[in-house]
Amino acid sequence: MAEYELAVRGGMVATGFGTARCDIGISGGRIAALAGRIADAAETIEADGLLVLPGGVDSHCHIEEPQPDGSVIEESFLTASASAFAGGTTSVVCFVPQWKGHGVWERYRDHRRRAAGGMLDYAFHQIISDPTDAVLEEELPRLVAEGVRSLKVFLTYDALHLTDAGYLRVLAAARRLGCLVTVHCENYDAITWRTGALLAAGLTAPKYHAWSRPPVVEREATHRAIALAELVDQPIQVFHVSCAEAAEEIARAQARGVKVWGETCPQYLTLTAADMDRPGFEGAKFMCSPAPRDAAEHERLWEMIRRGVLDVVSSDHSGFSFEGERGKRRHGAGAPFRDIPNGVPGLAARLPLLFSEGVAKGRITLDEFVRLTAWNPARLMGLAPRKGAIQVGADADLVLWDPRRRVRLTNALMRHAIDYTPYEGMEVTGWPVATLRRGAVVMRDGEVTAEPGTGAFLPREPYAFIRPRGVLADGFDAAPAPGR
Ligand code: DUC
Ligand code: ZN
Ligand code: ZN
Repeated sequence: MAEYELAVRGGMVATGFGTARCDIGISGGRIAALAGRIADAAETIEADGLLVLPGGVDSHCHIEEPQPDGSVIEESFLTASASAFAGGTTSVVCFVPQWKGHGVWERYRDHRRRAAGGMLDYAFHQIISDPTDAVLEEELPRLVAEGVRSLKVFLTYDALHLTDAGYLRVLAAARRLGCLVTVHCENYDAITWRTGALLAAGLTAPKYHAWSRPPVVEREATHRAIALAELVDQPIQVFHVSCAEAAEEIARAQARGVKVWGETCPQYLTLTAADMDRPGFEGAKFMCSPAPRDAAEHERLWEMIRRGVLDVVSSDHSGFSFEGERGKRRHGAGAPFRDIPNGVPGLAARLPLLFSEGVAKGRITLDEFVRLTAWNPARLMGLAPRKGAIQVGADADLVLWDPRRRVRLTNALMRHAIDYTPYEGMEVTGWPVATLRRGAVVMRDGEVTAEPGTGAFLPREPYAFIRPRGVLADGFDAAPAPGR
């Protein structure tokens, strides 16, 4: 019997902490050896001339998510899996919804059933939009026992936003339970007020979406989210940072030692508000929240990435097609921006865009790319080193990456269920030629070969990286965490 079930041979292995030419021996779905030469393997994959990267970890994806109106986001776990594998991503953290007046346990069970149909490995963030005693004290501990260790809260959106009082309750519950809190930072009242004024003035086209939520709205909410988290001494991650002035709030808090991390997304590094002003209703294809800004802002965000202020790049993949009854045009081609679903698809485009705009254009190093797309999200979400790492014992989630291949992005290449990509026609340098999930080839040259139902749930144990600091105003702990 061969020593290893599979060997990946001759590639430049990029771990996020250095690059070396070596072979990878794989057995039982895990990395069993890293060595100069592995000869004794039942199967081999030759990776000469290619980079070997850890499979991408996308810690912010909306997949098959039920909506408050009873519909379900178009991207299923099956189609999302194909899209992720096509783009070099092997694990996701996606969202279980909660709506006001409802609990979370049944939704969690429902989402587990849905996700079991896919091929990707997955963990869940639990959205909390109604933090009642029953939810925080009875249901949430059950979810945590199942391995759900991150919560998502919104400071905007009619159906989802929390007041400061509600947000404080969630922070305190997360501290007691040992969860990370992720936050959508935009000021609900400011957006509602400005939206009303814009619509009253007849300014309804997609481009006014950006006008309804300028950077100051994001900066204020980011500041408040951090200040309240600091008060409770609860670690948070600020999601989808779109502008430097919000990132500056994170940087200032990090400099004080506060445990706050920042995420951005490819749309904030490549799309602009001008895209929402394309002719007809085309601008709707680029609408997401926060709104894309401009080219100067892209460069400021790259600087924040290089400084380590923003250390995760996720897709915020949101599956709304342009056409169809669940799509961007569901309320007609003249619908006011307020009624157009927010979000852009980006699961497959994330790694190619970040590699091309980042590594190929010299804005970031290969190590930084790997950390931004795999190691940092895995570590922050309590998935490392099983995920996001190339080391002995880690799951053999690998991407064979051609750093020179030039590809013009098309919707067909995205392999998702959505009828468009906002990146149509963009040329990228660098492309995944094969993806392995737990040692099995699941994509080669764009062809996805995994079987439905083979994705695994990733339960998360308590992890030290998100442990509260123990720094409390007046030394009084209003939300004691066990074991502290
Ligand atoms: N913004 C979000 O907060 N979620 C989904 C899509 C979007 O644009
Ligand atoms: Zn959000
Ligand atoms: Zn989102």
